[in-house]
Amino acid sequence: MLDQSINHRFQAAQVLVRDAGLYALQWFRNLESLHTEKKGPQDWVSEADREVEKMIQKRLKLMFPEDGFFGEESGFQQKDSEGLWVVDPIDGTSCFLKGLPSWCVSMAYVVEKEIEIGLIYAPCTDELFAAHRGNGATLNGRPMRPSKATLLSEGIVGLGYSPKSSIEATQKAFAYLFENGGVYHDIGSAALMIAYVAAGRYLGCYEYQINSWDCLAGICMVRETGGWTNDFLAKDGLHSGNPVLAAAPDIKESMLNLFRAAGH
Ligand code: LIP
Repeated sequence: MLDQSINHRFQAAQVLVRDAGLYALQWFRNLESLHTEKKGPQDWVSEADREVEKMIQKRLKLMFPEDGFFGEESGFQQKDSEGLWVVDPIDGTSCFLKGLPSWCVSMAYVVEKEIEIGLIYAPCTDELFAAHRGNGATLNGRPMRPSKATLLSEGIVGLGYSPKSSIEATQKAFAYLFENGGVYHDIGSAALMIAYVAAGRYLGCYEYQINSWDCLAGICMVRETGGWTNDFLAKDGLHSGNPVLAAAPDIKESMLNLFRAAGH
C-alpha cells in the first residue's frame, strides 16, 4: 500500500477517533439510561460500545470501502482486505459503566502484519495519542517521549488483569515488580496504559492475555517513540490475542525479566 494512502487514512482517522470519543462521552453523561449486558466474568458491553463501533465502521466504510474491519463488538468484515482497521470502541468498558474517567476509543490500522497507524482518544482528559509508523508519535500534536529511566524502582508499571489472565502468572509478575522496587497501576484500560508508556508516564506495561483491539494502537505508539514491545501479532495474535509487554527503551530487559518471572 502506498504511503500517501496510509497518511490519508492517518489524517482522516484522527478526526474520526475524536468524533467517536465525543459521541461516547454523550452516553457516559447519561449512564443511568444505558442498557448493558454481561459478556462474561468481569466483562460487560453496553449499547454505547455497540453504537460507537457502528459509527466508526460506517464512517470508515464511506471513506475507505476497500479496507477490512475487525471490531470488539461486531467481529470481522472484509477480513481478506490489504488493510485492516482493528477497533475497540470503548476500551475500559468497566470504568466507563461505573462513571470512572479512564476509558478511551482505540483504532489501529494493520497492513501485512505491520501496525501502520495507532490512534487513542481519551475524552475525559481530551487527550489524542497518535502514531503513524515511521513518522513518530504525538500527544495532542506534541511529540511523545518515553521515560529515560533505567530501573523499575524509578517509576510506575501498568499491570493489567482480567479473568482471561492466569492468576498465578499475574501474582508472579506483581512479586517480581515489588521485589525490584517497582509500583503498579491498573487503570482498567490496557490501551491507555500502553499509550502512557509511549508518553513517558509509565515505565512499562504487562498483561498475561489480551485482545488485539485493546493494544495494537498503543503498541504502534511505543515503537514509534523508541520503546520496545513483544511481537503481539505473532502466531494468531490478531484473532486470538496474546500476552502484551511494552517497555521504555532502557527498561526492556527489566520487563523481559518480569515476563519470564511470570512464566512466559
Ligand atoms: C479491557 C482492557 C483491560 C483488560 C480487560 C479488558 P475492554 O478492555 O482494556 O486492560 O484488563 O481484559 O479487555 O473490555 O474494556 O474493552
